[in-house]
Amino acid sequence: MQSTRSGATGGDESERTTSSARLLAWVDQVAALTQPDSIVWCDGSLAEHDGLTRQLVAEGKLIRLNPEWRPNSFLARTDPRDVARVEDRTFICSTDPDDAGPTNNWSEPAAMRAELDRVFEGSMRGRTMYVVPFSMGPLGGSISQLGVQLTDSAYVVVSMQAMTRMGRAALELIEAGAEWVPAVHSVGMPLLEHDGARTDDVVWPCNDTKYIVHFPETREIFSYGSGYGGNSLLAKKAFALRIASVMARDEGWLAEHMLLIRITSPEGNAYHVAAAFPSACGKTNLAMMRPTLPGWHVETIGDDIAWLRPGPDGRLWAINPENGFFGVAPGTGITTNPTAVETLWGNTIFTNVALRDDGDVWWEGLTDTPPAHLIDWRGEDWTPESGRPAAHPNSRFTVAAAQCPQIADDWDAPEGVPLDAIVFGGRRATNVPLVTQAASWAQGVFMGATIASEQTAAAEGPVGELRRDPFAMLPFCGYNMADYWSHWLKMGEKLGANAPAMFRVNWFRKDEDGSYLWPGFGENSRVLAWMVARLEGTADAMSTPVGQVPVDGALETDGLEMSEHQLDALFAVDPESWLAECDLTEEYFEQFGARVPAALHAELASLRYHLTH
Ligand code: TSX
Ligand code: MN
Repeated sequence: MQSTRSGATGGDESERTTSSARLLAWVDQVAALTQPDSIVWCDGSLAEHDGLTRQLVAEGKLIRLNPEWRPNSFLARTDPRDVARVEDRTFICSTDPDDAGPTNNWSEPAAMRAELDRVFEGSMRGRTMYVVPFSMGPLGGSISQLGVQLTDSAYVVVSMQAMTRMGRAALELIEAGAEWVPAVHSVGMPLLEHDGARTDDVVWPCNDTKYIVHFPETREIFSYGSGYGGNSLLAKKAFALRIASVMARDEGWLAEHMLLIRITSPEGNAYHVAAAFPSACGKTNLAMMRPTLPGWHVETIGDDIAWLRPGPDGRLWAINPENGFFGVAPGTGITTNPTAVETLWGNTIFTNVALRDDGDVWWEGLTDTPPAHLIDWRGEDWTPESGRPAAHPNSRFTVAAAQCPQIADDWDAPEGVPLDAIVFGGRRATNVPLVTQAASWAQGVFMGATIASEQTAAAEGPVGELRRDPFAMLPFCGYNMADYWSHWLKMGEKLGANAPAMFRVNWFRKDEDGSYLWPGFGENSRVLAWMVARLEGTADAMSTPVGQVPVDGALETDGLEMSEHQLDALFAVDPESWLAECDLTEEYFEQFGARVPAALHAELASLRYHLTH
């Protein structure tokens, strides 16, 4: 299959190929296997976006929203069996299973390659294969990386336009000789049978068999059977976290599941903070937070992924490698996250949210009162009496980051921003104080390695059960989690005195009655302000066995209606329950055997000592 054209529909139909021999050979090889009808080289232009969205609307795969309320915006409804990432179908295919580790699914590389050859054979018959070159991070930036995704989904192409720097400029860097990561994606529903009979397409093609496969040693990605963004936008979790974490281990940097913000004090001092939280902790809300403390400002740089690399000055520099937000819609509302709501004014692809009668969208939590009638995410009539959610709990918005009203001016600076603090968080009703500072890098790594969250939805396991999610990287680390901890420790040694400060936060502590002790949201600026004061050396901290907490009066609580008792409860450290947690941590570490770095065993021993002395 040599015939290639650029411009998806209606645009420039001229032949297009590439001077990159490796790219051309790979495209030909994948086309020979998957047998698409045609190949389109994507250029990332507005015309291409227009042509593809028009085509998707004509095919019934996107619904154009009322442009009066939501210009150039669309709704996609997935197959109900294709609504989330498939962790049990996600594989790390290293040569040695111990390099994938006990928290990843492993499959022997040659056997997996044979299986992929089997499922991808003819998988694009009757469809178009799009060649999607992209940059993660600003084009040509010192921390950026390139990739190319092949996909038979036009929905993926238009989503990649929002989520990455996609198109001609990325291809030109590849043609100039830059390294790039190949990623192959098929929804797994060919439109031509082997006997040549044509089958009708469906609104959301996918396959019951799914594979999300990574070869960390050769830095390759394959995704089969799903069109859902978390499985199909391979630049994001598959590349920017799983493959990039391996590249980072080998090259001395960090690929992290972290938001990235700049916080500026009333005096005008600016600091950069990266923060890792498990899902359902409001990461995007913190990334777009509006401080309640007068004179403080937060600017958004990223809401999901940060790449951190030591710079020429010896400090840690950070970029958001993404170009957009692929955020959970439910719970994103005018009170919880007005900035996100404003970001979504137009040019947004919504997936599995509800459709209003006036052609706009709605989801649980957008407004306090639901509309009287909706079409739900499955396309069925819905009223507030229906007794089921109108939007799928994992419904999403896909939008360019540049549309965020508080995006930092220099959010796409090629060299990134110098990092001042790293924050770890989790959803904990008990035990974990509102904020603690690590006294050392090793204690900070221990805090990251022991992140846990209580489950909020029955789908994730027993509600209230502690789910461990070290560095919020459990499903995203492309190698052995214990080796990843060692890599973090090594990075700390390298950074020395230039290392960012480390903190742990918990917005979710509850009192005996089950009420949240901390107001959260914009009031979290009080916690950030204490961190800044620690960086500036103007606030004191008090040692506890679990880290350093603010001394009395150091955390600004003026204007909060909090009693002394509530404040004490927010910071209480109960040795007995912490010792029980230490036992769980020891058990958790045991599964990694001898690969657990000695420094983490030492941190655990030190914690137990301080809890009992
Ligand atoms: O995102 C959240 N943040 C971070 C905001 C910057 N959420 C939502 C989590 C679900 C995705 C929070 N929920 C936060 C928080 O800080 N805190 C809480 C818990 C909470 C919920 C409601 C209230 C107080 C705390 N108060 C009232 O509803 C009035
Ligand atoms: Mn995420």
